[in-house]
Amino acid sequence: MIFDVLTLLPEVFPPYLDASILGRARAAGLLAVNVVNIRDHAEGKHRVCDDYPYGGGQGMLMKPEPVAAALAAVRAPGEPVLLLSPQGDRFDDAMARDLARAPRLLLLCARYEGLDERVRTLHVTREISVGDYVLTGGELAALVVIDAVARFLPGVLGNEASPAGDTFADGLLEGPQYTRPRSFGGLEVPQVLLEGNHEDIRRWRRTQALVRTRARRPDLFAKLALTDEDRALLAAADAEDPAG
Ligand code: 4GO
Repeated sequence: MIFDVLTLLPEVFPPYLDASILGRARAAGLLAVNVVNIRDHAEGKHRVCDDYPYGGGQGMLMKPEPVAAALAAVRAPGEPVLLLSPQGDRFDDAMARDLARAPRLLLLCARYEGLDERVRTLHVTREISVGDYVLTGGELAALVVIDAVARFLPGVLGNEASPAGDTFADGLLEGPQYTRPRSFGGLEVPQVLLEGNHEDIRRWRRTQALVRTRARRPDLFAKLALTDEDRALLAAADAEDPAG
């Protein structure tokens, strides 16, 4: 999969993209990230990319011409142009999975107070928001999208790990997890995890995920299609610890 990233801050991408899982996936050719400096497509000695807003107001906007020129130079035929914006469709696990099916995506990162509306109208095919807050630029949002989408590309997580058991994959939060040592800070690893009975462990994990999702994310819990076993596990957990 290819990501094209259009930005005025190209230097912020390599440190994250070179590290760890994404660095390995890129070295293995599973994904490529083509970071393009919009300023390289601006005209004039000073390659100016910002200008004052018509009608006045705070701050500057990105000039349309450099963005349009960068898009014309980079965009492949039919490639989606995704603008990172707090006004966009909310990014989530399902959207990440869906975007991972595309061969190539272009992520457009705005700076200053944002884009001239005509660039949106003419070129942006979808706006995506990573959450209800404002960032100084779209770059961190683009990295969030690249990271979450890359996890769904075959081979990126290796053979062992799979996004299938993650939080959100089945609409459930993951339950608690433990590694060594057995005793830490006066707290013990739950006995069931030490005993090696895989069916008991499966039931325990399922119970923990259900209880945790109900307590922390009632919105997700309400959407679950609970099985008879789920209801029984929850009833048993509630009988054991009525306080929750
Ligand atoms: C994206 C971009 C927030 C998001 C952004 C988000 N802030 N919630 N800031 O995904 C306009 C200029 C957009 C800076 C950009």
